[in-house]
Amino acid sequence: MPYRNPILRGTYPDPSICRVGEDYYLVTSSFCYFPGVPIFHSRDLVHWQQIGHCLTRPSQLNLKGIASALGIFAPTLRYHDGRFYMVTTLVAGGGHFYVWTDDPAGEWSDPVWLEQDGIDPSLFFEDDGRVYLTSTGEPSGIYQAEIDLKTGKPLSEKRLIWRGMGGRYPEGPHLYKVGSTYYLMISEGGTEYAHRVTMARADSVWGEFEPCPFNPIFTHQNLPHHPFQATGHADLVQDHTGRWWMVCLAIRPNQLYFPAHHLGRETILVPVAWNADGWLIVNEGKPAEIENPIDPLPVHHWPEQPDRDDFETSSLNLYWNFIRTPESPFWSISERPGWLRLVGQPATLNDIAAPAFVGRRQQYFASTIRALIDFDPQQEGQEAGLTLFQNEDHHYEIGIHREMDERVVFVRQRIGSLEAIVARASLPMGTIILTIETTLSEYTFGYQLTDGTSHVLATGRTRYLTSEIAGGFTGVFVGMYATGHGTVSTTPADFDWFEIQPHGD
Ligand code: 6LW
Repeated sequence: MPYRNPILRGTYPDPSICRVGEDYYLVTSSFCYFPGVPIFHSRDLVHWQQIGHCLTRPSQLNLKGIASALGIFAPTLRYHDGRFYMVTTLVAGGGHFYVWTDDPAGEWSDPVWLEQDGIDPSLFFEDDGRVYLTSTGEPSGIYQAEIDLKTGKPLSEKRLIWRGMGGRYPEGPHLYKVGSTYYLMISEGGTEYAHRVTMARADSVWGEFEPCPFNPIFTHQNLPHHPFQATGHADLVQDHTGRWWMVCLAIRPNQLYFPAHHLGRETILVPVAWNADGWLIVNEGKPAEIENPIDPLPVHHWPEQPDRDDFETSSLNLYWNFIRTPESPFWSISERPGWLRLVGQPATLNDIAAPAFVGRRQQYFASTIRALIDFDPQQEGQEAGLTLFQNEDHHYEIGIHREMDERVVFVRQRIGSLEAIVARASLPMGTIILTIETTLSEYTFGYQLTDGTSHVLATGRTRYLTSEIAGGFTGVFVGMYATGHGTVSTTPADFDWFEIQPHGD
């Protein structure tokens, strides 16, 4: 059976992977979203089931005041002596820390803060029990210190171990010991179109690191028409049959205007192997592909995720996210059983705050998104609906609010410093279904009434929600939201169900 990339669609960048027996675990970055650092489980490296998040409590992750392009960057997941460790950086909020657990689907510890600067921390457990923390640092390069794992305190000076091959932003380091050789794998060139993976090796954990003679070992930087671009930020795993694999991030740009991507940086799986000289060959020296000839391991499917969430569960499904750490109990699935209730907060989607928002990643270019909403705003300023959210300055809404005596459904577009309601229609009483058709190039916003009629209100281009336009490191999220515009709303917005039906990729 061929396997398909990406193995995780939508904004799941900076993957890090580890193996425990015949089980595989993977984490990715989460930036301004809460809970932080989603964790997945697989038995075949291709099909992944989310089992939780590493950072679920405000004591572990306080994103207050942190811009959406910052927050939780590149985590590393490692398993050592029966325990899982996840080390990451809270950018603009305290730097590196790690959390640990014996049950990756359960609760993780409170943070143990680390003193090293930079981003992209990684842990290396030496056979003699010593633990090394590797990260970026200044002047530009990869730095390492031995640390006391219990306290997080350094046990050695931080030392520059490699500058990389001269590409900008040497980052994403991971250190591996294969036999008696230490391999340092990093990325360079920045996370955009010049992204590349380079490697060096040494006989000692401190170096001197000798660069691979054919660096970069992996890049798509000179393949402008390849469906995957920006491949990099990689981690390695040896499977339980002895073969080696790389997970890394890649983007799937929309080639319609100029390369630009709006689904974020996704996770792909690439076969790798060591050559006779002990260097790593990525996919036999070829680019990574969507279709790959063979499954790495016998296929292990997880239960299918239904397209629709009816909110009949006792807790929110794991694919839902908040923007930043919630500061008030703005959501409930118990107050009106079978419905998700959102209470509009003073914050709007334009604020670096914690608005009433429950959203998930847009994972498919072409899809139909629908949600049934029961919302009868009593005052101007009370608003609720669906949003396509890239960041505070770039998002589209189809919402319901009150204008004088009318209940109105409208489409708003916020593109940088421009904000406008681009279409509106007055609504009869009753529930309505809000709809968004997504294609590679366009979002079409509409609604369906209880009488069965469907109406299109407006379209918006995907282009203005791409990372190239909107900036940052994340892709589009689609969410249910509510706001009271400066005050807590007295009327809740209730969602009976929310569904995404994908149409192909
Ligand atoms: C991450 C860096 C990178 O820390 O982007 O692609 C940064 N690589 O290594 C944010 O994801």
